[in-house]
Amino acid sequence: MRVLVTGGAGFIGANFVRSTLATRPDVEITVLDKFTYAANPRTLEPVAGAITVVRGDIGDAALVDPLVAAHDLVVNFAAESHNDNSLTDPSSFVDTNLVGTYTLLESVRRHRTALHHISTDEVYGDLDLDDPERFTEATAYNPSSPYSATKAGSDLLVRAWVRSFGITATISNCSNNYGPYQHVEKLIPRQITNVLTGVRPKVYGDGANVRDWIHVADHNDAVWTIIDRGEPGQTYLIGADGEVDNRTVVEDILDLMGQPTDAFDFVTDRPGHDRRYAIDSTRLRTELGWTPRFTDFRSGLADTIDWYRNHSDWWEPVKSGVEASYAKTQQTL
Ligand code: NAD
Ligand code: TDX
Repeated sequence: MRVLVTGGAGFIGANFVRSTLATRPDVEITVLDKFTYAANPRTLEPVAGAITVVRGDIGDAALVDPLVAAHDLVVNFAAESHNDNSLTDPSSFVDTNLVGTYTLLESVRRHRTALHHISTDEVYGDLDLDDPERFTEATAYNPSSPYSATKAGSDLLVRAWVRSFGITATISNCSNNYGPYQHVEKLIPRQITNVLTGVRPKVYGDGANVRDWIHVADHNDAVWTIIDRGEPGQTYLIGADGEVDNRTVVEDILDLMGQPTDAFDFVTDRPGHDRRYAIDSTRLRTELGWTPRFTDFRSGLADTIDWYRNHSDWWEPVKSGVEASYAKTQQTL
């Protein structure tokens, strides 16, 4: 099977490439990635000999079309992925998440290549902290940020291309991922590397916002489950029952790293900050038989802390730039 992995140099895509190489010798991988600030060239270096890497934009139709034609399946991880960036400059989010997905879809339609589109639970908006409901495949789209609005739009484009043009596509909407190779702009790696560099962790607002954490390896296992056994045209939610509030995540990181659990600062809240995400993944579990393996969040967090501790060469070059940029918009409360 020839698989084109777009965004394969980013956090989740690179983990997907590495785990696929380790478990699926029948799969040939091409990575198409623009290598934006979010891609660390070192991530794929150890597996570079086993894959083909093409540097380019999913919105570049002349580049994309022959690549899509030469593959059996496209797995689309490529995206601008950070909510905070989408609030300072949304333009690249529109270009990549909307126009880029549209460009892929047109090639998929032309060449009848299958597509699995990677998306997020943020398309459903947020839930109150005490709401007994969780997101399901039937929940109405209600995105809050430029990031989540462009991801929602990309999902709707995929659905329209399925219905109108009969392309073979599936969509997955996953909750917050953690694990190795995640950019230090995101909550968990930011706070781990803050502690490692002697900076106090930063919690937005009151810290009560809840995210539904899943290990990146479980997300990628679920993606292969959907590719193998999912029904064409359908959407599957991916989640591992991992709801934790941000304050607790940061206290756990401090505790696991031998620091006092109150050694963090509350900073300016994110504008429009979604309160809570929660996924009901019953459909994926009952219809396709998927179950998560990393169900102990604290132990997954401890492994992730070890990974960042042992890979400072991977994150140190970008750490100070990320913190300098955050310092422009975030004040300690
Ligand atoms: P990331 O920012 O770490 O990686 C994105 C990758 O896409 C980078 O390698 C970047 O260079 C590449 N890219 C960006 N624009 C591109 C373009 N125009 N053409 C080609 N490549 C481009 O993101 P991630 O966290 O790995 O997320 C991957 C996907 O999973 C995204 O679609 C995201 O919406 C989705 N997702 C992420 C999470 C999460 O918790 N991180 C949860 C659910 C869904
Ligand atoms: O320093 C921080 N302090 C803080 O309190 C950062 C970076 C974040 N936060 C909060 C904001 C969120 O409530 O932590 C939570 C997680 O923040 P992010 O890591 O930025 O993730 P989030 O905005 O929830 O989105 C993530 O999950 C869904 C990914 O970045 C998206 O790509 C994915 O779609």
